[in-house]
Amino acid sequence: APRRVAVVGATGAVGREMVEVLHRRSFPVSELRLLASGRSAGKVMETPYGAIALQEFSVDRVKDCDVVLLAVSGDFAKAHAPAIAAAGPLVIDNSSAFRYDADIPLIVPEINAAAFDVSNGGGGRLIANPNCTTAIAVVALGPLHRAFGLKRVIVSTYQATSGAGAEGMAELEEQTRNRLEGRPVTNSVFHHPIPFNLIPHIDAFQENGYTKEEMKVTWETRKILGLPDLPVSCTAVRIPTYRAHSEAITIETIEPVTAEAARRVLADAAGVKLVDDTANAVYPMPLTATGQFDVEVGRVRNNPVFGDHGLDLFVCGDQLLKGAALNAVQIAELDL
Ligand code: 11C
Repeated sequence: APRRVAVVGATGAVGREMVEVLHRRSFPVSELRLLASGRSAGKVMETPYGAIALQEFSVDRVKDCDVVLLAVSGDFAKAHAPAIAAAGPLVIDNSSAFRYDADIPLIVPEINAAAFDVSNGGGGRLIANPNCTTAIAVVALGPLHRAFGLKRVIVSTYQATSGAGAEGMAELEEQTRNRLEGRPVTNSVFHHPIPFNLIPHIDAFQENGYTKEEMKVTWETRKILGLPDLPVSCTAVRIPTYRAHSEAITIETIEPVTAEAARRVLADAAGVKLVDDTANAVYPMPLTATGQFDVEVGRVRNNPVFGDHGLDLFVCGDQLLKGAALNAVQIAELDL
């Protein structure tokens, strides 16, 4: 039966994309409610479903929905998600608030759809949507783990400004224009100017020297793959691109691996588009990954550091799609 769907945080980069993705995937929507802060209430948003007036969020305004997609801050999610879920709707939270709770599933449907358990969450139904960098990485890591077994993972990321929301993308544009036209560049979203630069600092530094973003990749990869002790080291870097995250990934495997065998596995993997024709300069790039549901995977090669148990690859995925809105809608599809 068609579902009553609410998107909370509908005016943000992820919220807008959720509305687009529901439509692109023909999710059976009988009614779409768009919730936002009081500031936006009453404004009308153009959507593929027609013009819809934004309502100020309250639990009462969404509790009779079938599906509630949250594109809000962690604090907001903490304050409201349990109450919404307890009232009945399936709640899919894009924030990090619940990702590390043992009894809350953290799901990338291509990899661990089995974790979707409608009885979780103290009578409600609350599912966490992973960090964008992690979601994109595990689409490639999951099938490689099934085929060869993962022993260690090392990731270096090249993350788009959309990870910091619509404001991040706006800062990239504005600063680039100012820079090229000789005006002073002031940054507010990022710690340093982003045009013609890269910044190895995403989210807050932790006591161990890693950033929170980097640790999210470790914690969430382990949880999604069901490998609680997997050694994962990530260096996360912000770069001046719009909305597709790129990642150079090195793995050591338990079974021997060849680039050719890995390519065969990846070519058949759900959610992966193998883009690996170096003779013709074809490999994953943010420009080509943008707007696509699939994660591009290429540059697959043996890594001599780990001998015949080592593999290098490069992945690019749309941060707002597989990294956020698409994955959330795919989780909702598990309940159809
Ligand atoms: C970034 N990955 O690129 C972050 C944004 O855990 O959902 C998403 C943070 C998260 O800045």
